[in-house]
Amino acid sequence: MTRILLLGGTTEASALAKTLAEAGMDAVFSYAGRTARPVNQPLPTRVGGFGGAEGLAEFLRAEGITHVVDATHPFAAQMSINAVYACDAADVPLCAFERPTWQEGDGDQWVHVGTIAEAVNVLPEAAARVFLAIGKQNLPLFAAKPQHHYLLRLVDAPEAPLPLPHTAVEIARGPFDVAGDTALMQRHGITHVVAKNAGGAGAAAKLAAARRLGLPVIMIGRPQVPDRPIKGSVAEVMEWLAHPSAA
Ligand code: 3Y8
Ligand code: NAP
Repeated sequence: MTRILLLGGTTEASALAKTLAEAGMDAVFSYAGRTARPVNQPLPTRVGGFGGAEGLAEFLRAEGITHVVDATHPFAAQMSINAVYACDAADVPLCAFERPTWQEGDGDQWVHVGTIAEAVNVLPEAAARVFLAIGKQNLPLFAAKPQHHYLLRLVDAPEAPLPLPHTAVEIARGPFDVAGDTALMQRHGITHVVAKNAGGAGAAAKLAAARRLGLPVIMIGRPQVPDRPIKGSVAEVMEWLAHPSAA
């Protein structure tokens, strides 16, 4: 009997959850619990970590999970690493549901970096106005360059004081649109954009806005995760669920 664990937290995961629910399939949606009020899903939902790869393997056995779909964000590397090890340990088929990386196009001025720390290094020394659209988990690194004015877009209002002296905070969940991001960046006189190469449509608006405004984008490449079968659409995942051995 098929019972699916869907590791969520992205637009793709929400789309797959809808299809699984409409198909009446037995599935559990999982959030990490990073945000105060995550979007409701049409599936039974659990929130919070599993307790590392071992905890996840134990969850798979205890819940009789027969398939795992990792539809987490490409920068949720630890979750993806844990899923590979846990599914191997519990002998449960795993696939990733992942969107392709964004590609630089005509008119784009991207500076490619490999890590968030490198993104800090390539920011200028002279005071700039930087749109940090990377959430709140990685802000402390930017305290190395306090001279800049940072526009922060966060899902929830910060509880603790921010680690940066000059900030403006925009509370928004996305998905975002080009007109909105263009107006936001003009309103704040942005000179640089920092983005993770998340891919997908939910966060792409700021790239089109930067192109329109002729602004440089510091583009952070994706972290490495171990190999596992990767599907690029809901239909491919549904096909895999029917024939998981055909990786
Ligand atoms: C908790 C679930 C859906 C999913 C929507 C997508 C689109 C909007 C774009 C910008 C970039 C950022 C951030 C972002 C996007 C979608 C998608 C996506 C980027 C929610 C969600 C959870 C999270 C966690 C949150 C992180 C943060 C990252 C904000 C829900 C809304 C910047 C990633 O405050 C925090 O601690 C936020 C933490 C991880 C990255 C970070 O390091 O801070 N996402 N985002 C999930 C969980 O608990 O398991 O609250 O409803 C989901 C979405 N975020 O159903 O339509 O699919 O990409 N999320 C990045 O790409 O850089 C915003 O502002 O332009
Ligand atoms: P991460 O660094 O890869 O994971 C850290 C720990 O959080 C994991 O080891 C696991 O805890 C727990 N975790 C992560 N995703 C989970 C999930 N879907 N269900 C249950 N536990 C989960 O993850 P992250 O980058 O903080 O991302 C957290 C969530 O936000 C994910 O759902 C991701 O899809 C979503 N998100 C992240 C980003 C981003 O930029 N990172 C962007 C958009 C959405 P245990 O080890 O205890 O099991």
